[in-house]
Amino acid sequence: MKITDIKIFVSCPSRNFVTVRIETDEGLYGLGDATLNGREMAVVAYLTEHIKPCLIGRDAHQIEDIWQYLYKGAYWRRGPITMTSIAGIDMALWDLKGKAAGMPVYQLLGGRSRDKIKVYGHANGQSIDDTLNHLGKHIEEGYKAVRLQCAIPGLAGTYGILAGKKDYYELQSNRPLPPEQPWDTNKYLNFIPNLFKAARDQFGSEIQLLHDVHSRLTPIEAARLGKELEPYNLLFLEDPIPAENQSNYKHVRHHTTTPLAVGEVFNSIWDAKELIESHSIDYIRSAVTHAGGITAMRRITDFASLHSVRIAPHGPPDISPIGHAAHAQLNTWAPNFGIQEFVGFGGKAINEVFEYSLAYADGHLTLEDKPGLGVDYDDLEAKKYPYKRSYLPVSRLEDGTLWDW
Ligand code: KDG
Ligand code: MG
Repeated sequence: MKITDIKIFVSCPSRNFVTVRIETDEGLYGLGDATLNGREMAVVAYLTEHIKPCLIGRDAHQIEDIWQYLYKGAYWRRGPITMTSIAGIDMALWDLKGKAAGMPVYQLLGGRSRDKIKVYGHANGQSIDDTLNHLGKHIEEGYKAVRLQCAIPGLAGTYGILAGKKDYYELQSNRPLPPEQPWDTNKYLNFIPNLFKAARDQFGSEIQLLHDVHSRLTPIEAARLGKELEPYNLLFLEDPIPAENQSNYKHVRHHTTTPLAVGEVFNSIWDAKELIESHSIDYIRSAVTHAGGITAMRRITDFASLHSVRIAPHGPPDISPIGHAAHAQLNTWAPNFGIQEFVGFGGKAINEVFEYSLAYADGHLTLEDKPGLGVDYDDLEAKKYPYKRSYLPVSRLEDGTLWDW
């Protein structure tokens, strides 16, 4: 099955997505997600200028060799632009192999380990009452696990809390330059335990709760937060500190029994090696789209399983339905699957452009058996939604110091 063409599409059906379509001489095509939020066009250039010309004419079945060729062969290894580009190609090749075999990708990985995929939703609010109101709605919809994020009193704007909006991390269409948001660690640390206390007081101990710190604390501050949240029994505390220095997680770990999760900005198994080996974390949250595709995530998953670490793939609105479908395939297979982040099925425009075979019911996703990843992309429909430059916000302290995102 020879690769005859590789098409790279960029569209903005409410937010930007980069889609790879690999075409073959057998008439089959495969789809991959290569969306890197706020840096989309760098990935498009990498794919167009540096990957596509090298792959035309190659055998689409040689997934591992193509992965190694793009990773080792480029001399320049790793990095988000490279690994998101490799991910787009790798997903498309797995999609093709599944279509050629007439099997869903999870079958090629080793078959089903579970019937349905447990997910966690997001309850975001402007106040504790507002957040708990959204938590209550999630529980009514059957969610067994919910992430709580709330505006911090006294801070003008807090990341990730624009209630009810799918694109609540940034307003995609209205902000051509990065917006700026204030940050105050003291206000944050004094407030967050109250949110979780109120949630447990109102909803009891059955519902599993999570929280995302977005890497804004130092190790000792994160240790304090982890300890103060222990009575509220979180499923995990996400990204408590930045992870470039992997050994810093040991400091957090030694002070608290609150489970820790990290990995959404990782682009390689090497970003997580020490964290996993030292069992400094409980969940690895790397995404197929940003960590080098299914080939790379399979390796991370197996490595994590040796150290009692489970996968909880990143599932934000800025991963396309193709990336979410790849996660569903991986999660169906992975023996050490933990939980999948899930923020719903996008809006009307996304659903006009992408077709996918996932359904939500009672806190879980189920995957309809279709060959490959079980997704489709309508490039003609997508033309109605051209790319719009857009960025995540940056955060600054009150005195103007740029802070961690
Ligand atoms: O592009 C960045 C977002 O995907 C990220 O900020 C979302 O932290 C996030 C999460 O946990 O979903
Ligand atoms: Mg996160």
